[in-house]
Amino acid sequence: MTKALQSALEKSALAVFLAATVLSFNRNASAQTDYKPSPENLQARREFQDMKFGMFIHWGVYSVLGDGEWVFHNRKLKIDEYNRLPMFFDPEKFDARTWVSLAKSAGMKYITITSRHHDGFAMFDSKVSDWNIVQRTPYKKDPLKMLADECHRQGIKLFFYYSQLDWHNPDYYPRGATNWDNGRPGQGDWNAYLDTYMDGQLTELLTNYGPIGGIWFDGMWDKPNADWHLDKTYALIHKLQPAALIIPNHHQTPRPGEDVQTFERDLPGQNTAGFNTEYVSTQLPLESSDTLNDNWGFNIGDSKYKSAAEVERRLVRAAGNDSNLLMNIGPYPSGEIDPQFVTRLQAVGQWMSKYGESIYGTRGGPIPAGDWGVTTRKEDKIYVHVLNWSAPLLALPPIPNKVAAARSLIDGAVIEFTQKGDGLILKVPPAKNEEADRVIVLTVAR
Ligand code: H79
Repeated sequence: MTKALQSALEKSALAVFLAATVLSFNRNASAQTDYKPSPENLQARREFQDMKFGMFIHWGVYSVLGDGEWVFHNRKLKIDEYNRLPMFFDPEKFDARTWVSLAKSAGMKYITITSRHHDGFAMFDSKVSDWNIVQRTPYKKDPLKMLADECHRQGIKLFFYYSQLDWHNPDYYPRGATNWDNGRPGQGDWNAYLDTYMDGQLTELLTNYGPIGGIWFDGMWDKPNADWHLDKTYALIHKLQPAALIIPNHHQTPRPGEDVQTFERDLPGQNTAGFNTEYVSTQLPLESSDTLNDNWGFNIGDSKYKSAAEVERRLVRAAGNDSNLLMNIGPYPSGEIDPQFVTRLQAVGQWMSKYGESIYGTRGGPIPAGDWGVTTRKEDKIYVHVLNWSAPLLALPPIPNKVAAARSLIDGAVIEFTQKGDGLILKVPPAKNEEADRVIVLTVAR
């Protein structure tokens, strides 16, 4: 399908009908089929796109074992064994101000934190069950409350990651692809799990923490053909906080009721991870998530940190693909953040203080992304991000607008260019040592 056709289809009511027909084997397709995002929601989507850079945080009782957030499943632990973990989770060095300040100093505009991961353990004060940080750990406090208050103070948007998959609750039944025998009874009440447990916790998250950015769902892929009551849950979220965005990491084509399309460890449509969809929405804001080392949750054996320059290039590639970048860190169980994360994030922040103009508030530019680099645009500016090009001349496809001026972002130096019907040729300055990106700002006539 051509982009223009796809766009026209998506705009029409017909698209909803078609999507529902194509997906009719799956009852989830009925989720908020008549969903019309509220004006607050549409505004929140634009603000989301403007933010461009967020901090993902994976932190839970699994962090104690220093073996990633899947340790319960990977070691095939029994419920009784895993139940011991919260007794050792006492993050006395957790300081919300330090975390939020770190995100800020990295140039990040939002934080998405695990309110509960697949172990089902609520990292917040939940009345729905006692499987939570306040009732099961010596810490006894609600770090999400402290984080939410601090985010509001510092002007950072807070999103809650919420795992729909649950390895702990017996009512997550029948079980899904990641099932193992961990001692749960061979029966359970699926409807109660969704309508009482999950919607109950979501109500808490959307009621007790002030205005939040939205809910980042994960784990639906464990039972792709189950009825997840999505229509009910999505309607609940939009009712409690109309501006809150629903960001589902189900690796599928977006469904009605969803507000952002997110791509795990991937740029939109590239499916390098192997489990993402190649379909890219032309209507929804896009997001790409990745890890700063090789793990989501703290892993004591992981020292494969990406360099600051790599993170910067990922961020630029995401922006050029009209997408945000959500970059993950896994704090220690103590609440401290490894200095390896801190130094890199601060370096990225330094870089963003110089290059941010070409990223924040932009949308994907008019020239298709290539190995050489990407473009972003904002008002009468097109930012040409030269990421991988060693020759002095860069020939690009034609753009519809007349270029009035071209300057190097970093020093304002005038850039020579030739614009003809068959393309645009730029004389790019030589790359300086370890320069992640060379940005040429084109001022175009509108
Ligand atoms: O929270 C982080 C990870 O713990 C979680 N999502 C990120 C943000 C995650 N879990 N699994 N994955 C990421 C990889 C997905 C693997 C899958 Fe499958 C392959 C899902 C579907 C096919 C494994 C095999 C699970 C079901 C079948």
